[in-house]
Amino acid sequence: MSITKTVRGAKAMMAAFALALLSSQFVSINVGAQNPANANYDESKVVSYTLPDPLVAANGKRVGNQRQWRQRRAEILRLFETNVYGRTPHAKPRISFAETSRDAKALGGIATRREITIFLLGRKDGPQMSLLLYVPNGRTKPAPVFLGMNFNGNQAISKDPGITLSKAWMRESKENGVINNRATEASRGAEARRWPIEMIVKRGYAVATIYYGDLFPDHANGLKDSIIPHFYRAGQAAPEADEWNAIGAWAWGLSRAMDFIERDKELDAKRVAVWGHSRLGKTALWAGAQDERFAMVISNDSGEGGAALARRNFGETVERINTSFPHWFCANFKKYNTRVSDLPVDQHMLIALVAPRPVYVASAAEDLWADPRGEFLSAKAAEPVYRLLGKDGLGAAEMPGIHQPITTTIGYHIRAGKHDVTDYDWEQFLKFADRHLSNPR
Ligand code: GTR
Repeated sequence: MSITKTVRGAKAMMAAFALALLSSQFVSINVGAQNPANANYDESKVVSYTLPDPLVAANGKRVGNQRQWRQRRAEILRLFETNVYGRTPHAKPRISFAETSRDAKALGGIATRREITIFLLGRKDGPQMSLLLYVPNGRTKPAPVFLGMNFNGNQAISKDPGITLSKAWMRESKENGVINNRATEASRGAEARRWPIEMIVKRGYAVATIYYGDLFPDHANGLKDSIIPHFYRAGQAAPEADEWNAIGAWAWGLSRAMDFIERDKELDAKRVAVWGHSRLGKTALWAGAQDERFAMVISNDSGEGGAALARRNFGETVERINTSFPHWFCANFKKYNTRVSDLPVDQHMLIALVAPRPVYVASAAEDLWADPRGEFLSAKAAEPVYRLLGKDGLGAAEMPGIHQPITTTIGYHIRAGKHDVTDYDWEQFLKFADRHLSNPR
């Protein structure tokens, strides 16, 4: 070997070493960050995969009718519990509640604003969550509802000074008015742009929301302050590998809100759309999958662990999400970090659990981390279940272009822009609800 070659080789080796060092540094710096540079955003690098068939039971038999689907549905639900989100306690406590405020002239008189404290175990000295409602005035019938969780406390969804400031733990954020992990006056309206309450109310829908941190503070050590320990068996100190975690707790909270809605005369429990953005979109899907009282489910930019197919290595991956957010999914899910193809489910089966109820999946073109195409393909792959149940599925063979919403029983759109909830998204959700929720079931 000539000297030049050796030098060149050594140089190349050093460069490779420096690069490796740099990238390993990068990885450690980016733990928990949203967009690690090593994520795949190249469609040609998506490995080929085979999705589990929602219509083939574990015993290999084809599911050919509604009765068989009910059995298969229970099986799929169990697979998601065991391997992804964890099992929620099956015994449902009977909630009790108290209306703590009411203003019949909210939003310039178009709505009644109500605040309800829900005692989750029925006891006033037990854990509680705070439900905020805007119910349209001048109705002749109970109002259909958009129910969703918020990220920054109920006061963050509107500047309305009548909303009680949340006292719960919140992620520190000067921008959102959260100081020393508590909401301040400056937090009012921090996420209002994602909640066009007037627009929703004017269309005849009530808005219902809960702060997700009331159920599980969203950080790696949030478990001890969550609802979960209240359900430990005698001597239990931590959830089992197949038991619930944050997403399970949040979804459980949505079902407790539904318990309240069922008992309230102003709201129509048969017409409740459960919706959520991002991690709360994952939560809405999981809530809607488990709790068939929800008449409609809307996932906005829910991505990995939500609407997006887990098997597609595009944007966020199973390993990534379990590393950044170890408290979201059950411990068993981590077993699939590096062998996603062994998962007995994929996310199209989560969407299929909503069938035959309408489900809407919304993506954003610049939200590659959430894998818009993976969200579409997942919605599409849920279709055979909808068809088996006599519904129309998703009215497009190919992914539609930007701003071409599909409003069949499985709805879908991709809009321009970033990871967020915009008025454009809401306009589509409202049209979808007008179309599919107008008649009580
Ligand atoms: C990200 C996470 C996503 C999504 C998002 C959010 O950091 O990687 O899965 O859930 O947070 O909830 O805003």
